[in-house]
Amino acid sequence: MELNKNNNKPTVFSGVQPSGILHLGNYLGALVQWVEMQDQYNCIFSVVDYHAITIKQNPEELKKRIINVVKMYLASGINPEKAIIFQQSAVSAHTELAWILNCVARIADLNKMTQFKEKAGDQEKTVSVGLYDYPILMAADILLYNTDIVPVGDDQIQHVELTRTLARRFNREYGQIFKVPEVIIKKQGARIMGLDDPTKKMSKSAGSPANYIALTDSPEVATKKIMRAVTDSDSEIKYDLKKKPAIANLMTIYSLLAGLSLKELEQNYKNKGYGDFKKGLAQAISKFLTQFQIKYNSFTDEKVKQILKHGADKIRPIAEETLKNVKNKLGII
Ligand code: ATP
Ligand code: LTN
Repeated sequence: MELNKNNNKPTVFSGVQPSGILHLGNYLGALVQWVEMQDQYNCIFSVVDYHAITIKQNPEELKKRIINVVKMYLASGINPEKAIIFQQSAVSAHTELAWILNCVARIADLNKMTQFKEKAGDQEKTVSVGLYDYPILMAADILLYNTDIVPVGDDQIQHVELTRTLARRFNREYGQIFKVPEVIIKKQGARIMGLDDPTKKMSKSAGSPANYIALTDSPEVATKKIMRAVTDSDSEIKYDLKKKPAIANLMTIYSLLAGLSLKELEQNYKNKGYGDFKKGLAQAISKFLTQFQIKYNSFTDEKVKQILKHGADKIRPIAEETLKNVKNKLGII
């Protein structure tokens, strides 16, 4: 990997939680842009396992998911020769810096976080403190590596905004240390919606598997999910996010996977109904999943463990240096 401070390339950091099977939303909203960035940037991609345990996980499942998320990164086209891939918990500076940032963040900062409100729902008093504190650990992930750019789906914008606030506040109160990162969101695909409810984002932790297409779904299962996906009341294939959110979402997925513009799709399905459109979309998804899964199944667990170890060994010194500088500023020496 090239993470070499002298190459003048900006640094990119992002991560996915091993909290479930990755879906098309994760792929189209996040992983696709990571792959595109590998050549121009120093990329660091983490499997953020400490974020996943903010909601109770089954330990045996979690072990497998950590490995499987890396296989998903590789199958998407992330190349460990170009980008660093590592497991968050393997670099202890993440949790150390998170504690320090806890002491810089205000309760009012966290009270604004909409994702916490959505995830906690009416269980606010009984969910873990970790779920509430989650954005602070994310800020630590990003700030440890002098990150320039954070490519994520649009649900994470507010967390990166908080990261910027904390970086500026620390720099102002204790002296310049942190780079203030920028968020990058894809123009198309930053928010893929649920197949069963186009008003909510596609999510790993959705109640029903009908909400998402998992990257491990067989083409048959994916086809069934598409044929059953919610549609809008008329039958025209037209992109109109406000009036026709369900078909707009399906068109976005189709456009990104088949490499066709929204206009081309409208043209191709002029005077045809949802049935034909869904068949075409199911074919595009099946083709993608088949190719993806061949790659996904070609990596062994051993290979993944080697990649993770190599990645963590490579970046640990950068994280430790940042942490040391931060502690110095605080008077903790
Ligand atoms: P969970 O539902 O368990 O919170 P998730 O499906 O939201 O999980 P994360 O691990 O939180 O997945 O997100 C990984 C990346 O995928 C993030 O950059 C996130 O913004 C992006 N992402 C998640 N869901 C979508 C979606 N529906 N559309 C586009 N991007 C998404
Ligand atoms: N909170 C993110 C995952 C995440 C992340 C990060 C993303 C944890 N640390 C640092 C970008 C940069 C999510 O997708 N739920």
